[in-house]
Amino acid sequence: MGEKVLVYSPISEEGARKLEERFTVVMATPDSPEFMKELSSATGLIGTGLKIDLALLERAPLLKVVSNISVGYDNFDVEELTRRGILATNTPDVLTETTADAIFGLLIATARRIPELDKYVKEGHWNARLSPSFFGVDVHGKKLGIIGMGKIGQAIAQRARFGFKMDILYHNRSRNLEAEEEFGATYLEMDDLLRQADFVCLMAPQTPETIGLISRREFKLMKKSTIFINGSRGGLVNEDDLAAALKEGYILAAGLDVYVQEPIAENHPFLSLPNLVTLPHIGSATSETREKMEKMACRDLIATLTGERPGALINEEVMAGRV
Ligand code: 8YV
Repeated sequence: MGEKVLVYSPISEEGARKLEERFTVVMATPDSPEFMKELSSATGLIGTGLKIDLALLERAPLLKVVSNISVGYDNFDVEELTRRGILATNTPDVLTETTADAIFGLLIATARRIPELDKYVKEGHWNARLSPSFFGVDVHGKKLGIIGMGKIGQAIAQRARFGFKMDILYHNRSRNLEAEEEFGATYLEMDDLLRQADFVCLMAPQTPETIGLISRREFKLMKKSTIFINGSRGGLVNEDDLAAALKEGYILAAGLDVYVQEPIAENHPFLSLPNLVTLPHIGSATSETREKMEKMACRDLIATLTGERPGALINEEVMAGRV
């Protein structure tokens, strides 16, 4: 029997065509009855956001590869995939600059209160001199603390250092000498970074070690004037503690692209906070970049199912075991 690829989130016509040239392709969203039915005979899975865990894998006995159209793969149980000899791929690099643009944009929007001011103009309130109560705070020349100095963290540091003359502080699992050399970034222990930074930007991946990394204690360590930005994953932050920190003024404001549960619930406490800027997880969401991510994910899926090595492999051990 030939390979069957189950596509569980929308992909472009071109991507679908490339897959269809080689395999039987079925499209079904995870909440549809077809999905579970097709899963039982699928050898390849491609899409974004779906939790690939033991329960799902138990229902996919023929699976050989899972291709994530995203760089973060916290939705994968990598250990279980590896144990079962299933290859896992993701889409690093192609989204780095786009995501850095979005997260730095979110930082500026939060500091300069751009969404509030946009609303102010459109609702017809600009009929007098702007009250100082709408003034924001400067970005340029301030101290930016980046937690998670990976590729996207570095691309943010580059914008901040050379575009905005900011001083870069960072915390990471290990020292990033390239960032130290290129941007004069200073490595600090977490608590020191939280105490010193004017902007704290969270860019670390979600792993068992980083879940709940920023909670009440960490918000209390920040300055009252700090602006907190999260461009990584919602699970790194205790959301109740963040809402309290914004309400009670432990910090000045926050900008978020990611949440514990996405989309967020209608009655989420974040929705009524004036000093919080929210985005709907759009870090990589430009037409150009999403196209590149999709192409990369399709290419790697095809490579894997035709016996070649995929470009962006998460579990090297599985490939090594095959040769
Ligand atoms: C999303 C991302 O996956 O790549 C990542 O890790 O967070 C994003 O690119 C994207 O929104 C697709 O859903």
